[in-house]
Amino acid sequence: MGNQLTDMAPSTPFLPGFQCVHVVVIGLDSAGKTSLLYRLKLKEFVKTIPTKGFNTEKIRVCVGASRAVTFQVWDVGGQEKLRPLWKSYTRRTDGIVFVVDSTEQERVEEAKVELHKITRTSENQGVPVLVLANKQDLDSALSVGEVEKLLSAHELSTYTLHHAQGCSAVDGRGLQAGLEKLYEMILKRKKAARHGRSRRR
Ligand code: G3D
Ligand code: MG
Repeated sequence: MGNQLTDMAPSTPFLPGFQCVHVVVIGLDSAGKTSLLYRLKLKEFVKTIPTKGFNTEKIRVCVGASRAVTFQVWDVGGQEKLRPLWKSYTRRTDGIVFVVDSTEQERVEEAKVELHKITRTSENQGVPVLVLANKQDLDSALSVGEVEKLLSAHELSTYTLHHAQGCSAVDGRGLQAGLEKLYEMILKRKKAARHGRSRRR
């Protein structure tokens, strides 16, 4: 499903206000990023092919009682040779979604290294991170708490709001709750930045 081959970073300006947020989905290859994107977009589990460039979709999500927010979601290839490109996509993003395959304990250390590397780049300082512990539909999946611990999520910078959520692209569990939490963190950061600016005036 979907696979636009290019290393072009997003060039369109992000929509103003909080009605549309820009989110980048990263994580190791085969974690389930593309499956999650199309589960959100199409509300079904689709067969994917390895992502060589990126996929992007606009996804409307109801947050809270009645508010609908558009997430412009960028799903970027996770193979080792593509990871240096992540920085071009996360520059100026509102939020990062970091997807982990919860059934592959032996690769969580590799995921941890990538998570800490990308969140420490100067341009990503303070960008909220939603960790999705995917494939929770499988019996062999580590719990979200175990994934969070193995990733040493508590060692993310104190400026980086983060939250870990278990989910599954197969049945869609955890996605609504995860996106609501991500939106809440994005709002919190934007409000803090606005407050900081008005105090400096
Ligand atoms: P990626 O975009 O992170 O590289 P994909 O990962 O979305 O292409 O998914 C990689 C493989 O994991 C695919 O299987 C896909 O069907 C499977 N997958 C993704 N999410 C889930 C999930 O939540 N549960 C289960 N059980 N499988 C999932 P194949 O066999 O095509 O490699
Ligand atoms: Mg993919």
